[in-house]
Amino acid sequence: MRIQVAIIGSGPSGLLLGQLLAKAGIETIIIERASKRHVLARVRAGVLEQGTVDLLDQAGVGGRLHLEGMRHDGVLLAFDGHSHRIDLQSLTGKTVTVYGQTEVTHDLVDAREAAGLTTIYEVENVSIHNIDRGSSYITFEKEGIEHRIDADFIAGCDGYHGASRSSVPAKAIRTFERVYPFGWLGILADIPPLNSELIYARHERGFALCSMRSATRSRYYIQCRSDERIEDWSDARFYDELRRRLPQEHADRLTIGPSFEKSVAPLRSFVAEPMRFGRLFLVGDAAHIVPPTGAKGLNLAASDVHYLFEALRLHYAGADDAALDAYSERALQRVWRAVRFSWSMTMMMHRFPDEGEFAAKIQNAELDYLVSSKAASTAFAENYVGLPY
Ligand code: RFL
Ligand code: PHB
Repeated sequence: MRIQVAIIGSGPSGLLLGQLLAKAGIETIIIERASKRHVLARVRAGVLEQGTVDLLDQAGVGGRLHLEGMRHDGVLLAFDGHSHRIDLQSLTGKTVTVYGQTEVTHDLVDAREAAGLTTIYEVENVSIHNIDRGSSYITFEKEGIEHRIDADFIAGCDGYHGASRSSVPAKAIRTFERVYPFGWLGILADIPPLNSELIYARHERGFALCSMRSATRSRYYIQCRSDERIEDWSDARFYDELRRRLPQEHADRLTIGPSFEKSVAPLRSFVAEPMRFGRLFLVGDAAHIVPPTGAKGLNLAASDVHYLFEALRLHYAGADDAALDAYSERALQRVWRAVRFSWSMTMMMHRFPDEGEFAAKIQNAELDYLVSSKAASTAFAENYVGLPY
């Protein structure tokens, strides 16, 4: 079989790229390692930048997002027993939308199915061939039978552990990495959110984040060891720890209820350069990972998709390939800015096990400066709502 663009991975990057290309009349196929059920059940991000919302609109999947998504004009930063509001709207003229990645994925899968586009789930042994030449193709197995798809271009949207990046010869790629010495333990529970806006809290016991999915569903995280065992964390222990890390005024208002999802996520920063190898383009988590502190992972996947989609659209419209040639450089410029922001927010808000009281004092001073200087608050807000594409 021959296709214009073969997409590996049906996470948000692959699905969004597929939808935009389909709307532009460009043929795609998606192959996915997991089952459809698994793809739809994944719980991850919650905060969308305006650019991501615009792109979802452009793909024709913004309907439910506009009905159910919650516009947030500000966020709270808590430290030293108090919380301080950063007014995103008045500082930048922009806001963010709280709408779960699970819902984004649902909307994209529904739209793909409604348009009759093909996704092949539960594929194995995906390999990429001839990326340097015009005759590139991928092979994979499905139920023990090998298949081959010839493609003009291959979009590697298969996440951090995917086949795309690892198929690139080691000498052609450079990677940059920082692994943080802790993780996040997160829960989802059908209880009203503690606050109408997100609270990011720094505390000597560790970081905590109060987020949400709706007016009746809360998403809470606490910093934990990266090898933390979920079995050791009853809901009661989780809520107890969360409460201790919040300023009293918020802790007193915490409603508790049984969680229905609990997981530990490690924290790392990672970038692979370049993001293009001949006919293969890396997109989203396949090329870069950020710690979730800045809420940037999904949003960076969306900006990569924007650059790649525009470049492919121009290619098939008969224009020259300048945009395809510039993809890696353009995407990486924005990636590194978000990597910097996510790293700095992580460094400012977490307890580092090997650092002493000096580091803690510096973190407090940094937060104190951030919330009391308009210039510093604006710089934070500009990054949080998302830098321009
Ligand atoms: P994904 O979502 O990992 O999707 C990759 C897909 O590829 C499939 N796959 C393969 N398919 C075929 N062949 C192979 N060999 C394959 N190997 C893998 C996988 O099954 C999967 O379906 O990557 P994508 O599409 O680039 O999307 C990236 C985002 O999912 C990720 O950046 C965000 O979830 C990060 N993130 C957040 N981002 C935000 O913008 N805002 C947030 O608030 C936010 N919070 C978070 C987060 C990530 C978290 N975790 C668990 C890492 C909170 C958490 C806790
Ligand atoms: C979430 O709601 O899952 C979430 C929100 C903000 C973050 C990370 C995760 O920075």
